Amino acid sequence: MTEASAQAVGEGPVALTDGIHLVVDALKLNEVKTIYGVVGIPVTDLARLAQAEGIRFIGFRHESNAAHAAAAAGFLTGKPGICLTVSGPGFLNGLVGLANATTNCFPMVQISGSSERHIVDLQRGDYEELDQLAAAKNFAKAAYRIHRAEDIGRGIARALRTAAAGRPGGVYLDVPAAVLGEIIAAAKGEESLWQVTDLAPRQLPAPEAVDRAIDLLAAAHRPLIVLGKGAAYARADAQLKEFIETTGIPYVPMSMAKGLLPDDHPQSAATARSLALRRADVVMLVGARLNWLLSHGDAPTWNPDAKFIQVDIAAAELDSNQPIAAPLVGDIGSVLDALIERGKPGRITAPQDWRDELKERTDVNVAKMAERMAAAETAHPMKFLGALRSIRDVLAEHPEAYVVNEGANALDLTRNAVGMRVPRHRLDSGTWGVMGIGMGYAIAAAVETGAPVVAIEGDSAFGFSGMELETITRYRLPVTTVVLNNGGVYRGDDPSASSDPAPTYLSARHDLMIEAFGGTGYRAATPGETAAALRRAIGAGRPALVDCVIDPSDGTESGRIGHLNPKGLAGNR
Ligand code: ADP
Ligand code: TPW
Repeated sequence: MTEASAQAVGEGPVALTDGIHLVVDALKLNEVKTIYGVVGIPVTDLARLAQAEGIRFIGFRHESNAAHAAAAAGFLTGKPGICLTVSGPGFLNGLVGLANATTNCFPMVQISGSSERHIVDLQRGDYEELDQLAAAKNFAKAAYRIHRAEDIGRGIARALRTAAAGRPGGVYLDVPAAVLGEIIAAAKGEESLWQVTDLAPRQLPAPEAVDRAIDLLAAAHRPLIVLGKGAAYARADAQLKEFIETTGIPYVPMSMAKGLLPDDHPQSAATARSLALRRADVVMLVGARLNWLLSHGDAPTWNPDAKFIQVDIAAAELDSNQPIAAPLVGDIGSVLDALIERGKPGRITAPQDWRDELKERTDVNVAKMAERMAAAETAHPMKFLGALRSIRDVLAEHPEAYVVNEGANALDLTRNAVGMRVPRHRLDSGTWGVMGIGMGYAIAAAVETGAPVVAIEGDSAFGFSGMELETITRYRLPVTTVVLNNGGVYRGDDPSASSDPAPTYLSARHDLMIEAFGGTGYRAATPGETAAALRRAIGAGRPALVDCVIDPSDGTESGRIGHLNPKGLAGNR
């Protein structure tokens, strides 16, 4: 009812609201602080109003990057990150980020405007026509559509709850243009909103399940804990430290679990990983899946007689690859509380000979790595490890800095070379091994924390989101991008089979790119120049990019996962 019509029937003026206001009010009520997105029909006014109402709107150049940013915000804050997209192709661009968030178990909500239902559903050919709800269902933890302005509060509550509770993931929320424009009485609108209570309720394991796991660990000769990014997400840092240190069990961190305990912790078996996996007889997975990244738990990577304990919030994850002898379903904080409480002091103690075995291998491998890095120091042209040694040293001066990392060699080598000392400070290509997360994750880390961010990028990887350098400079974010530029996908010296460049060949001066947007570009050809540039860039706290000139012949095809390339006839050559 319009104000005019309300007056016409003699009821006096009725305060009105519309769908756009209700979306913003519902987000505010649920304490959403930031929206990452790209504007256009039908969501431009929504972004404007959100900004006017005190929600920060970070406008991107491409929705994929905005969605990756929202996902990273979800991981970093423990509350769903919000991404806003326009209908049709804008929605589809964002879907990559939503799917990646779901794969990584990060909570986020993609809110998208959509075109007129009565035209879309008869496929009459609307502006940006697409059945977005049907498309999103395949790629999200859940997908919902709001049909009436009075359901906006319910829709947003439902989306936030689903994204955060249980196994976190990406939720799609479709808001047609007609709903955004729908006018209803303000009082009715206000009554329809609610704040979600206890977004991700604790989930406690059963006592007998806890005792079963304790019995296994107590009888183990070579126990091992594997920490995954679910453990980082769970924010049970104190309990993890207590459990690991009181039991003495060695642990291996997956890449985004690095820093949960400092990487130089005496019980870290990260640098004796192959031996630890091959020899362990009882393995406790904490927020880590037995997927391809852990060779599905199979021999010969693993001891074929190993028994697995799995701590996970998603019961259906268990037994997905190997028999789980002791399932511990619950949130990691509650499970660890129960393990600490029910495991009597001294009941679980990792045998000293096992710890010594791993320590010996760790010492050997650390020495080998130091040798390789020292050798790279003087190599010219600069090698990955030469640059990374400098990056490692400068980052050691800034433990508060967030590290974003993607590429192939750039990913594998950085993961090993750059130690982390603080939880949840490393974000990378994750479960999919996806390229393109770099600038989105970096922007979210800077926006959500205000801390310095260093994105360590392969040159190919960087290109997927490189235009967001403009976003970084527009919002003056303290992000330094370091491009390990060896001139190609994997490497830059592949021969070409035609007059065109080889499929893997790339060529760019990324330092000049950021200058175009008003940031500071550095070019570094030696480890010394790399260190100096990075130190200055982090110190300045302004957008910067260091283009490291890396030997084009340094790097291997697909980094550490070259064996996943199909061989076919090439295998006989
Ligand atoms: P990584 O790649 O580091 O090995 P994964 O993404 O494979 O880690 O595994 C993360 C696991 O953590 C998922 O199976 C997810 O269900 C689980 N998880 C996420 N949050 C929690 C939590 N709060 N408590 C328990 N498990 C969780
Ligand atoms: C969305 C395939 C895996 S790694 C990579 C590509 C294109 C880039 C490797 O080169 P880079 O790093 O970044 O220069 P480096 O250090 O080895 O030289 N599209 C998507 N995701 C993936 N994983 C790819 C393509 C890929």
